[in-house]
Amino acid sequence: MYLLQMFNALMLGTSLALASVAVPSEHGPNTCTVMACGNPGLNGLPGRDGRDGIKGEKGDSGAILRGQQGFPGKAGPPGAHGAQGAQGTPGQKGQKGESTAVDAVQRQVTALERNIQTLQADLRKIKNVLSLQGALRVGGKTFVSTGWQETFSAGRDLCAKEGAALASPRNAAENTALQEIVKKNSKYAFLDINDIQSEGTFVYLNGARVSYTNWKSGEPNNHNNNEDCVVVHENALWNDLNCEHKSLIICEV
Ligand code: FUC
Ligand code: CA
Repeated sequence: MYLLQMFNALMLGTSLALASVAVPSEHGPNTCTVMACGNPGLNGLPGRDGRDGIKGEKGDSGAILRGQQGFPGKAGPPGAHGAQGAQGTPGQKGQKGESTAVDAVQRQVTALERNIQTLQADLRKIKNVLSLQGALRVGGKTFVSTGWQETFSAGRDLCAKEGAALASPRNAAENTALQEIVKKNSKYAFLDINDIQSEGTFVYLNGARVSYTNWKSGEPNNHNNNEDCVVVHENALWNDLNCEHKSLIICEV
């Protein structure tokens, strides 16, 4: 806009200048000759300023001329290390997991219960089959005979090898069960009772003194001063006998 105004102003000035020169020559040929004219008069005073021109068109946006934005500057140096902030408050407790420790234990218990049921079923079958072989169950105890005779120590080892013990009746019912096995085999059987340690003091395998006995009258007599073991006869009565005397072996489990 500024350039256009300058241009208009220049053109106006030139026109005025030309007009002021042309006026004398316009009348010159009809009013005077070169010879008759005197020296040209002095130029008149400049005319008044013309009116303002019309408003110019809007110019181009300055933005076009403006340069593109530069790259961001480098990151400044880190600030000085201040004091450590206080520890934040703990977060909220998470949602319950799908598998907790309690669930795991519950599954193990269920699995164990199933195993126990299987074992109980197997044990029941085995006991039933053993009964076919003459085994007898009395209370929580089962008596099983090998069917043959051994010395006291051999018979004790035989039973122990299978995790059992020689029979040691603790009451009349158990003693009667042993009597049945003895009668069936027609052989008196060793009990796990002896007085090896102290003559006259009969004890169980664990060393405890006997709490139940069923001695035949006159027994124990320690015949020949050489009877430290005990056998049960077909009449259910007991007799002390030499430990090397082979007798029927009945184990209890
Ligand atoms: C009785 C018993 C003995 C032995 C003997 C043949 O004296 O007390 O233990 O059996 O008989
Ligand atoms: Ca005797």
